[in-house]
Amino acid sequence: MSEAIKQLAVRTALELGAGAVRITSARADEESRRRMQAAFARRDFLCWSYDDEYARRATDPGDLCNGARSVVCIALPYATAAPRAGPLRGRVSNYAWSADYHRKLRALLDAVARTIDEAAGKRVTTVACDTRPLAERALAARAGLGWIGKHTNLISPGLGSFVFLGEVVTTLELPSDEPLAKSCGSCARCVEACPTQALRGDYTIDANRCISDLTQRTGAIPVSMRPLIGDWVWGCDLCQLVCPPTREAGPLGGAQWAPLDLEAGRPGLVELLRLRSSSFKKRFERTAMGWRGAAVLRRNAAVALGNALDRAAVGPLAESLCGDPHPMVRGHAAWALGRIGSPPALAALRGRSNVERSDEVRAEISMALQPFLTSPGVCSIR
Ligand code: B12
Ligand code: SF4
Ligand code: SF4
Repeated sequence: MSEAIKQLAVRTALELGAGAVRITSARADEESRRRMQAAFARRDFLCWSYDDEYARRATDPGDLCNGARSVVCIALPYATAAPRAGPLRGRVSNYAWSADYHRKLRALLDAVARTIDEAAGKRVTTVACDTRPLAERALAARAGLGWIGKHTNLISPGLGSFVFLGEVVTTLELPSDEPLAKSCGSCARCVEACPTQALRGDYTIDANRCISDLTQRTGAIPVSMRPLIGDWVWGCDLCQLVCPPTREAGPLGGAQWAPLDLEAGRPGLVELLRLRSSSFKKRFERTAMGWRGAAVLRRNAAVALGNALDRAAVGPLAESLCGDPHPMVRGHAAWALGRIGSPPALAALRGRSNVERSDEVRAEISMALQPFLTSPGVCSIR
């Protein structure tokens, strides 16, 4: 009976677009708990309120569902071809350029859960995907869905790492699959490709240095990290784009994961810098870029414009420095103007320094002007 329910669940998930499905026991996982606690003790995830208690809960599926015995782990491939780059355009990670994946994955998980419940004749399931305290990658690895790579993402054989993970936790005892005996071996391409050195090469990450984390946090981006962000305005895919099994798998995601339009995958940076809450809702509510608000995206656009080193961006950045309602955005616009340099950029910075009221922004303006001061009162243009 339990083998029949397992096959039914697997078939349902595959028919609905899953790339792979495996099952593991719902027992608590001591090794993952230790690894997570060690990561939190190293302070690798400062922007996330993770602690020992979170690690305990996340590695015990029984915490999500009383009496849990098995977890159905699902990988949903989403890679699609990237839209073409253009001047003054930013870059959005593949996972966020179509309609929000949470809804699509959730619909798939609900359908699998319904199938199991109907076969059992009662409610025996709970679903999880991304937002619940569950160590999804560790569970998926234990189920044999793939292995955790040095970029810390789960790599599924034949699918690569551009897969979302979701789980159906059940009180039924379903036959478990075995973990794979696989690792990255001597490969270190992701470690070498990471522009911020967030990856240590020992299967751990300093998430505080990860561009994905930097572009999603709500506070200021540390000055030393800004030049390393390049043109990314949401997330980052560099470590996965160079990953051999992911490259070999290719774009398996299909039309539903293609960018909604060019703007969704390669947004115009000047337009993004001018984004206000009303148009933000219209443009981004449907995507995974919609949860942090418009000011975070304007801040990211300012950083990417600074990194573009294109004088065409000076006018829009000066406008943002003088008129953006959010001090964080004005501060990052000041940084970008200083990075680009040029007489109009310096004039905008000096002009604003006389009237700016926010201490935070005034500090950014002074910092931006600093390299141009050769001696007190003398200014050199680079
Ligand atoms: C917080 C978070 C982030 C943070 C922190 C990232 C991180 N590496 O943890 C930030 C914002 C940086 C982020 C970025 C991304 N994320 Co994210 N994120 C999460 C979230 C919500 C929690 C992760 C977490 O708890 N981290 C804390 C660390 C300590 O735990 P962990 O990574 O889960 O597990 C570690 C331990 O379990 C340990 N471990 C345990 N057992 C074993 C055994 C062995 C042998 C080894 C080696 C290690 C090991 O190693 C694991 C990896 O370090 C999960 C959803 C979820 N609930 O799991 C999604 C999730 C991990 N993210 C996902 C995605 C898609 C991304 C991005 C690719 C998005 C993007 N393109 O920008 C990037 C990838 C960046 C990267 N290189 O990791 C997917 C990953 C899918 C996959 N194939 O692995 C998830 C699972 C969401 C989902 N449901 O699909 N994310
Ligand atoms: S997502 Fe980007 S910044 Fe983060 S670890 Fe991968 S390459 Fe580095
Ligand atoms: S690039 Fe190489 S080392 Fe990094 S995750 Fe992929 S296979 Fe592993």
